[in-house]
Amino acid sequence: MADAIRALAIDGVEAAKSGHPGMPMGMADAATVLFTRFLKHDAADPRWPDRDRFVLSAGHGSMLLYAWLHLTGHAGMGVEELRRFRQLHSPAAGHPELGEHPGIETTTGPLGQGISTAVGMAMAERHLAARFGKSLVDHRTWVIASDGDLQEGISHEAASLAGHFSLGKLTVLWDDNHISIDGDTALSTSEDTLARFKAYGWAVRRVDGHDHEAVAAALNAATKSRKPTLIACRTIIGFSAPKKAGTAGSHGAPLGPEEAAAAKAALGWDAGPFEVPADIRESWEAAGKRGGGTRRSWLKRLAKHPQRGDFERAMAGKLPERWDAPIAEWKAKAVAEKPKLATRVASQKALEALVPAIPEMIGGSADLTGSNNTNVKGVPALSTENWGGRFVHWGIREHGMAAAMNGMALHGGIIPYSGTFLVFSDYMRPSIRLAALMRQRVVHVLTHDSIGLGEDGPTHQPVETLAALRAIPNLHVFRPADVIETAEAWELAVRRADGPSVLALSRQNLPTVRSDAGENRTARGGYVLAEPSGERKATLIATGSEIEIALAVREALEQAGIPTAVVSLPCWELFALQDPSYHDQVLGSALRVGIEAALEFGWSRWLGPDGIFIGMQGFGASAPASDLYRHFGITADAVVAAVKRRVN
Ligand SMILES: Cc1ncc(C[n+]2csc(CCOP(=O)(O)OP(=O)(O)O)c2C)c(N)n1
Ligand SMILES: [Mg+2]
Repeated sequence: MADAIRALAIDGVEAAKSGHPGMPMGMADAATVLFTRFLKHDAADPRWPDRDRFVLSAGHGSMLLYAWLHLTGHAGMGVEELRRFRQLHSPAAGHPELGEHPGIETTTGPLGQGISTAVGMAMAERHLAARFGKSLVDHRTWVIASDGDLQEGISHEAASLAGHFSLGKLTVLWDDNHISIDGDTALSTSEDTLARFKAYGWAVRRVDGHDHEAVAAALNAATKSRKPTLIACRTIIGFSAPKKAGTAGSHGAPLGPEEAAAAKAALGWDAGPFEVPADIRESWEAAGKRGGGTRRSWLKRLAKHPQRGDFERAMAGKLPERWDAPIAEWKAKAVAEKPKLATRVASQKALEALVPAIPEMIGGSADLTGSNNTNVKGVPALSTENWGGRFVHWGIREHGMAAAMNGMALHGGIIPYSGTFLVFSDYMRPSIRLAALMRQRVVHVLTHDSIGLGEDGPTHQPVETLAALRAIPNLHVFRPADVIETAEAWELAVRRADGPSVLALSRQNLPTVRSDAGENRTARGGYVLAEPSGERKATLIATGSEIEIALAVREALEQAGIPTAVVSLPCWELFALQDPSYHDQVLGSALRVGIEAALEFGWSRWLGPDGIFIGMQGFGASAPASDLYRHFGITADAVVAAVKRRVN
């Protein structure tokens, strides 16, 4: 059965003329033991909610995953799909991609992301088991990880979290083949990896990865462990290829016809390309049905379960009825009272309305809870003592946090949101990018969003960060101006089921600029916040904390006889989706002036070639915020002068 995986991996890569045969050939034995004897799965319904999750963290070995899906009889991964490995519109893409086939749990490929995502899946399982009980939620998370996965820093953060949270139902099979692209891993690694994981609080084992019974014994022990388990499977990359086995040569290129034939001969495999002998196919198909009975009994339990409705709703990603009533109430109150609040505090107020109404929301912060304002009073921490808790103290592990949040969202039943400083989103960018690619509902609260944070200085002051986030496709970047826009951004982020959102929020207090809270105006991404008194001579376009400046500029210009509009542009991505006629109506044909305490990069999109941009030119500095705004020329006076030079 393992040789069937090897043969298909060889054939797939030969047909594509590219790909990675070595890893599937090396891990075929261990994977076969996992798939046929341990993984709780039913090929008839690969999305069954209480299935075990399997994550191929070493995504380059994707043929291993496709071969398993194919051999176990999953619909949508027939021999035609395997023949089209790595071709346009094939579900068998170069690396596993979420959405290409229902049996693919997550996109993997950037090493380290898969194992870290799996940590979040295992956390989600614990939390939902506490919420709905073991009769509905009781499954394991299995990972195959490579040397590269364990070298990447993100996996160190995630493994530390897994140890801290004693994720006993998480098991990682490490493809300990001593080979990476450059050659022997000894070129770059000399640590004792098992000792490292042991120190994190993991159970660790070492086995011959080609010895089925040894692997089975280790997996069996893992199922009994109260700690997460790392099993170092000593394997030979490219196993059975006479010349390339054990070498980096089998990692990422076709074996070539001769070596491929020789490898199959060494296995005694005489079936043609993509062919699998009937008896082996039958055994695999039986393995694909192993979980059928378990799934059917689970369905019966679900049918009678008192929380059935809530469970199905949460897993489907649907929000509870009337989830938005408390936040509507809060907006009405805020519009009446017009508080002067930092948008990070406005965000906390929004969360106070949302979190009690939406049990799926699980918050957190990378050790900046008091600064990010992401917790809600009375919401307990999620911990080994209280899995039902809804706030995660992620520690100072931004990257691990963002990946684990992806895993929570992918697991289903959870809407994760986090907090850190905007500038540190760079530490989680690869995971944010994957959330966007995978269309997952993950929300990041990113506070301290400009030089407005003041004295902490340029290391903490984002200048290029907004542009960098706006460059990620399918990510909604909100930079709300006041308490109302912040509540609106939160509504949109929570409602958005097909992608991640980030909220860039101020440290400093900001006035309430909106006098209406009925319609969610942030939903169109941008809108005219203040109309000109006569025919428009200038349009000031700003976001977040610079709206206050724009409104002051408008006052001065109006007094000088220059009718001026102020456009609030809290979400560029949503604005871009509007009709061109709406763009014209909002942005107008008068002089356009962009104001944002960040770099200009990207602003020409809204300002056109003739617009003026007032913002940062480079890094910030350490000083009180008001001094910095003056020093860098982001003031109402500077904008007024710039406009007057161009108008009249
Ligand atoms: C973050 C990241 N950096 C680099 C790569 C490119 N890459 C793909 S596989 C690999 C390392 C291969 O070694 P290993 O992880 O041990 O896999 P094996 O060759 O044993 O299958 C690298 C550097 C990547 N996929 N992700
Ligand atoms: Mg390796």
